[in-house]
Amino acid sequence: MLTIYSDKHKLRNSKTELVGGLLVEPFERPSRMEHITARIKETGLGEMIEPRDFGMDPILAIHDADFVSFLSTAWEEWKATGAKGEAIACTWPARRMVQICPNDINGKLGYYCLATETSISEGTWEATLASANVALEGADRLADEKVLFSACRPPGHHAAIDLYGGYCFLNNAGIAAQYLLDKGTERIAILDVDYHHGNGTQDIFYTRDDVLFISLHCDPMDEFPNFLGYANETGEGAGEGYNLNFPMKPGTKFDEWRANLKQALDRISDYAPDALIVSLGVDTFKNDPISQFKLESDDFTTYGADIAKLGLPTLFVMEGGYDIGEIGLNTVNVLQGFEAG
Ligand code: Q9C
Ligand code: ZN
Repeated sequence: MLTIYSDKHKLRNSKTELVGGLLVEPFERPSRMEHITARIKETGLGEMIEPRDFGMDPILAIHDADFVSFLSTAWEEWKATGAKGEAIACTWPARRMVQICPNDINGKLGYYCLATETSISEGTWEATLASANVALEGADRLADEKVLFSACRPPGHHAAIDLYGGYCFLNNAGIAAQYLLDKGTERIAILDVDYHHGNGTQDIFYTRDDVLFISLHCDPMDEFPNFLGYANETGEGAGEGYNLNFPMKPGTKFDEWRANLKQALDRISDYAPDALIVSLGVDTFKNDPISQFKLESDDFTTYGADIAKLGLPTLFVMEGGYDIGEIGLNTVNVLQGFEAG
């Protein structure tokens, strides 16, 4: 299996994440990707290639232009204030306040941010652009390959049209899906197996029937992102019936998770898409430091094979997974499981 990878992910190297009232080293750190690429080499999964630069058009096909412009200059604007730390949002257009984007960088951060744990740091934008290109290169090559792995970092599935947070800035899977549609693909399914609900991807495609979005995740009643991902969110307008959420309780083990996956795969089969994009987060692992599901390393192999049974051209796009020691094993297990399945 071909992997798309860019060294530029290392430029996303934030020093601060707000956790438990403290600023700590972020869980979403460069060594995550280093362990994934090391495992790819160790197992001989296949070649790793750099992405081309696809320019801004495919990004602007998904994201609001003012939001993209904000992301591209936020760090410079923040530094210009003389702030000593990284850029963290701390004020929001909450209920009954005006939904406008102010000039003040603090106001801009709050306007575009959905979760304050995510700091904007030097190099974040360069890494984010490279990550989108990693997804796009994978999408572009899906015409020639049955399956590809876009080793995206930073991740994307929490980023919406004009929102960043949850370690995500641009929605890599969404950008890849739209690129394929714009190239003539008629229907895409996005299956999100990250532990957290893919709120950004859901929001982007919520009113559309050309992208079926299905997410398996921890119940937002008990887990981030808390404010989206409930079972009664089924799509709207033309998109009614094309959004499907499988929230599961903290402590969920593989048997139950796999039963939900089977339902998701059945729905994808019925939809008969031209291609499948998998938002691949391995933070469902039992030892993940921020998650509460109980999948074992072998379970990742098993479900990779389950997904392969669909027989669809498949692009895996990396999302979360924070057990640094096992992230390479668990990620490559899914990919190997798919190849064997
Ligand atoms: N106690 C991804 O996996 N922090 N993002 C949650 C809950 C944010 C995860 C804190 C988690 C974001 C791509
Ligand atoms: Zn996650």
